[in-house]
Amino acid sequence: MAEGDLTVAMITLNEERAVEKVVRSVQEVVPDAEVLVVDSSTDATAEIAESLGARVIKQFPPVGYGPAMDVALRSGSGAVVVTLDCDDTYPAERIPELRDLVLQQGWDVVDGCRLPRKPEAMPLVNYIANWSVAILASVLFARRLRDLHSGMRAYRKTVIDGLRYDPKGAALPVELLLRPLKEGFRVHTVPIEYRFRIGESTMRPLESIVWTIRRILRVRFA
Ligand SMILES: Nc1nc2c(ncn2[C@@H]2O[C@H](COP(=O)(O)OP(=O)(O)O)[C@@H](O)[C@H]2O)c(=O)[nH]1
Ligand SMILES: [Mg+2]
Repeated sequence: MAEGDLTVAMITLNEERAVEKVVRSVQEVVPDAEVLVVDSSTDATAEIAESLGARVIKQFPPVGYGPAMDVALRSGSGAVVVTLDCDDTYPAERIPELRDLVLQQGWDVVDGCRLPRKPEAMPLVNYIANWSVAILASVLFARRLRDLHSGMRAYRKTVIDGLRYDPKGAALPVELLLRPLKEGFRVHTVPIEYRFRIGESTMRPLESIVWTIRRILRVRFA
């Protein structure tokens, strides 16, 4: 399997403490993959990523997670796009497995599920919020869903190319999971570990919850 078929896409907002470790850990497991970074930082994240051979697209000033992820997903050259946060929370060593589930096993989206149980690295309140919205989505989509917000997924690029979603607003990963499900694409889940972050999270819990519920209802009923 040519690793040229793979784009590892990350978005970054001031991740200079983590970016070298994360990019290197990706390059170690998939040396021929395109590493794509959509960067909105004021620190040295972009320069560090570029010096390591990543392809950097600058989106500045920052316009939020969704628009950055939209550019990252749509700009990859690989037949499969694997996403990761650039904060060292996700296990880069699982990238080849996620890629192969798409390229060899025929899945369209593979979701890295952090939540078969509560990860130590996730605060209890976040876990309860995640669990609750996953129950809501499970009922509405008639399928047990456990992690709507994972930042580690593999997407078949042609699926992304044809997918209409709203990049504005928080909690875009919710829509990136539910819309392919609704449209009948083959969505698979694998459990992954979730580690403590390097640096501070940018996630705003209240905004995330509101947008999560809005996206669940929109995809299901609109
Ligand atoms: N380019 C860009 N990246 C962002 C923005 N907001 C967050 N990120 C990145 O998106 C990823 C996920 O954000 P993070 O703070 O880890 O959220 P959490 O995983 O929900 O705690 C990280 O790699 C961030 O650096 C933004 O406005 N623009
Ligand atoms: Mg994160």
